[in-house]
Formats: sequence, C-alpha cells, structure tokens
Amino acid sequence: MTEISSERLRDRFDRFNEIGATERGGVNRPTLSDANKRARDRLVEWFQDAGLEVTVDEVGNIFGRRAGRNDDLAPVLVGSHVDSQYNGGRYDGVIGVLGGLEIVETLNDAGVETERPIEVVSWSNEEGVRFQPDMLGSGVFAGKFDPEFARSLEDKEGKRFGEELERIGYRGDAPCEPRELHSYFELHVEQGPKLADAGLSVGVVEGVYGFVWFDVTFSGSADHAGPTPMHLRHDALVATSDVVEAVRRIAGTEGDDLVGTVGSLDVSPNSINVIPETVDFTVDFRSYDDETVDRAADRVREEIEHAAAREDVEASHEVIMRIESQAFDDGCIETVAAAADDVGADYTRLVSGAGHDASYLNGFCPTAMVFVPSVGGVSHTEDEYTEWTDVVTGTEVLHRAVLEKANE
Ligand code: HGY
Ligand code: MN
Ligand code: MN
Ligand code: MN
Repeated sequence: MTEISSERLRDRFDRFNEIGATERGGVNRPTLSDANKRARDRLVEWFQDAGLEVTVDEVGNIFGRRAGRNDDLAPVLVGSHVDSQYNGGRYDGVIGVLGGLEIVETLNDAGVETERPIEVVSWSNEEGVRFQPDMLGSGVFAGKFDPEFARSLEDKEGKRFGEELERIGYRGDAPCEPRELHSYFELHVEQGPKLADAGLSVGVVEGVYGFVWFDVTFSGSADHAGPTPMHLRHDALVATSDVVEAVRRIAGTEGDDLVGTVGSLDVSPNSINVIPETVDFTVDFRSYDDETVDRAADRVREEIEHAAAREDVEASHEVIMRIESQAFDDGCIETVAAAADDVGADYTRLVSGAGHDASYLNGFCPTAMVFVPSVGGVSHTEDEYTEWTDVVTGTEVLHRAVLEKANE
C-alpha cells in the first residue's frame, strides 16, 4: 500500500501556517477573519489542484469530493477545521483537514479508485471564540442549529456571522443540511497530556466529553472608588469573583472527570478608580458523564443567584451551548484500532475532553477519531506542539481507516 507523503504534508503544513502566523510560533486565524479567509482560499486552491470537486455551503463549510467507482454510494467524510483560537496552535484542526487532503493525494498518486466517494471537509467556526456556540458549521450540518440562527450570531463588536461570511466570500449557495454519509473520521491533536505522558504516538478515540457553556452578566452600580463606603457598594466584580471560586469548587467535588473554566470576562467600565458596574463572563463545564455536567450547571446557577443576593446586584445567565457526551461507533473505532495495529503504532484508547466536530457527526453517521500526542499536553496556545513523526503516523492511520471504509 502506498503510504502518505511526509514531505508533501510537511510542506503544506508549513505553508498553510504561514497564514496568520504569530511571532511566538502560533497562528491567529479566528473564524471569518481576513486570515481565515486567506486560509480558506489556500485550501480551496489545494483541493482543486488535487482534482476535488469543491462545494461551499451556506454557513461556509468547505467540502472537496473525490468520486468513487460507484459514485452514488454514500461518501466517507474526513476532515476537521482551520479556524483557530486567538493566538492559538498550528496543529489544532489543521492536521485533520490537511490529513484528509493528503489521503486524497496519496490515492491519486497510486491511481487507487475507491468504491465510495471520499469527501474532505473544513468546518466553519469550530472554535467558537468569536461567535458562540462552537462547532457551529458541523452543528448546522447535523441539523442541530438552523442556518439562519448561525448567520444571526453576533461577535463582541456586534458584527454578524452572516455578514462576515459574505464579506470574506464564503457564504456558499449549497444548503447546509444533513445528507447521507457512510462514516466520518477526524484526525486531531489530543490537546491533553495522556498520550505524551504514556509515550504513545496514537490515540484511538472512543468518545467525547459533553459540555455546557453559560454566558453570565452581573449588573451592579458604578461609583467612585474613593468616597463610596464599602457597605454602600454593589460591585459586579465581587459577585463574579464568588462565582469564579465556585466553579473551581464545583469542578473539584462533582465527579472525578468534571472540569470547569471561566475563560472569558469583560468588566465595564474597567477603570482603575470606578467600582465595576457590569461584568460579562462565561462558564464552561465538561464531563464524560452528562448527569455530572447537569448537576454542575444546576449548582452554578444557584451560586450565581447567591452571589447576586450577597452583593445586591442583578444577575442574568443563559446556556449558550449544551452538547451531550458522545460514544463513537464501535465499527469505526475498531477500524481505527486495526489501522493503528497495521501501522505498528503504539496506541491506547481514550475519550476526548476537547469538543470536536465529530461530536455532531456522531449523531447521524458512524464516527471515530484518531489522536496524536500534544507535547506537554499543551493546546489552545502558541506553544502547542506535536512531533512530526507522530503527525505522519496519525495521518497514515487515518489513511488506512478511511480507505477501509471507502471500500466497504
Ligand atoms: O471547546 C472546545 O473544546 C473546542 O476547541 N471548540
Ligand atoms: Mn480543534
Ligand atoms: Mn480548539
Ligand atoms: Mn454576554
């Protein structure tokens, strides 16, 4: 069997990550930004060079289709995302999309025809940093969100997803809706320490944590930091700090795999000598057990109300994202494990704490993922790093799994 080309993949990886490159070795390509547009343009060009039939749908998902011998059969879909965190890592999402492209190029070089079509996909707005919820493009595709809902989303500057999509030229004509797929595979960095700590090169991913995202706002009273006596204050940031502490406490007591994060926080008027009037912040809880996630959500709602009462400020909170934990398809998992055995990779089975587009695909077609190690378990930062030999091994595992299913 012709194996994937490390050199070609490395060349594409380096050239792709020139786009939005940061001085500290990361990338800054938030969804629908100019850098994201340039990344999309390069991807479409490479898809076309590889002879793929390119389709962009109404929320900006990009598909590249390679015909099968029996082209009416449901395709095998392989991919991930190319939007990044603000100052994020070079591997997150990118190795999954370029890995899918590399599979196509390898099959083209070898003149291999598959029974089924193969489609490579780059999903819109997986990260959800600018527009929440995350995994938006795959969520609309899976029928979880309405395309109009997606287009109506606003970022912190009040820019709308639909307008930004048009501005960068990626509001495609094709409808974004569920269609028959044979299976879906995604190669991704683990973004945690398990594989690196165990010295393994591949993870056979059996499922993904469920998670809930809250958007919370405390509204108190701005006032002068000097003459205002402490007992007369209604300080939105004091209420917020109670909840930040509570998130850490809840994560430590509700189930051993529960994690909780307050990642985004905006204070207004954010002035050194003004008592904070409003604070807008987010809460993220995750666990492989959905009841644990729901218990954590109930507890943090109580904590928000208690904090508001103590400080006598107004509280508003809404769930902006709730996705259930996902157990992937046994057949696809065993196909990945068999491919890892074929390649002679040292691997283990694990579940993902990070969310992935595969979570939504799993809702309507047999799905599985391949992980490669994150050095130091680090991700969502410019220091994200994976040994190139591991990227190549993971891509070859993906190649064999996809080929297996494309001839099923
Ligand atoms: O939130 C996540 O886990 C993913 O990076 N969107
Ligand atoms: Mn990702
Ligand atoms: Mn990510
Ligand atoms: Mn808000």
